[in-house]
Amino acid sequence: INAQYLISNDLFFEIHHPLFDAILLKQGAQLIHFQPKGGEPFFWSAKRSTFQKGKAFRGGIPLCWPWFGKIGTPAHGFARIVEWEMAQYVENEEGVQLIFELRDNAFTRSLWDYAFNARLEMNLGHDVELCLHVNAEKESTAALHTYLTCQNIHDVTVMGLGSAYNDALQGGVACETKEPVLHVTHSIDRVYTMPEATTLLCEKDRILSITHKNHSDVVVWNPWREGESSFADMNENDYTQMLCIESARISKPLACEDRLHVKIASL
Ligand code: TA6
Repeated sequence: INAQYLISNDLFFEIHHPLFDAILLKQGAQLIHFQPKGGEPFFWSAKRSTFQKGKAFRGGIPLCWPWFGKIGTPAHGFARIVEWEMAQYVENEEGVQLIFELRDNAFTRSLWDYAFNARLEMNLGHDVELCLHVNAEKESTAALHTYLTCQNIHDVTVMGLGSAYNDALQGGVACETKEPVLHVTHSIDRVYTMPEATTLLCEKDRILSITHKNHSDVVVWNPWREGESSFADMNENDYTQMLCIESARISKPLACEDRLHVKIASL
């Protein structure tokens, strides 16, 4: 491959492009860092996250597939803890396109006994686009579990979530809010089931837009002070600098042949 901007080692790929810098873990095809030149990083990583083979890394965009949550073992499926194969890398002045593939194997069969072929298409340039394509014997659930950075969670407002959500902190009970704007003031773990196509994370100096396609849900998560202490990889007050806004297919699972798409841009 003609790869002027790419550096790779056993564990990750680094891309230093005129428009951006990025780092991806080979495990999980996980984009853990993206920073437009002259701009702020898009993604957050837990301060004490260390890379361990076969363990989930808390940061960037972990792929939760073929199930979301704790309905199976490991939690959030296996896609984020196995190595994906890079099938394509194309770079030019406008950006970089990467395609990763994962097929069923003895390990995945031991956890989920179905044949599948999953493909993650990633376009990096001025912004970030990800599309997870699945072709599997069985329907599945998924989330692009995006950890976004913020300067201070207390000053963040989130728009475009819609009013209906299932509250994971109350055992998944269906709730309705009349507030068009979300201010996060405590621990939150919600699956919004009628979201708009674009979610906006607004701060004083920056707006991040998260545009979902072919999604049914948007998950919003922040463990807050009390929750972060239960995670060994999070430092005290890490929670003030992150918010997960996740494109997901939970209430409407992915069909055998399906896809889930997100575009993240700084406005
Ligand atoms: O997406 C929200 C969530 O499912 C939360 O319930 C929380 O546990 C989080 O994901 C992180 O999960 P993880 O397995 O990565 O620690």
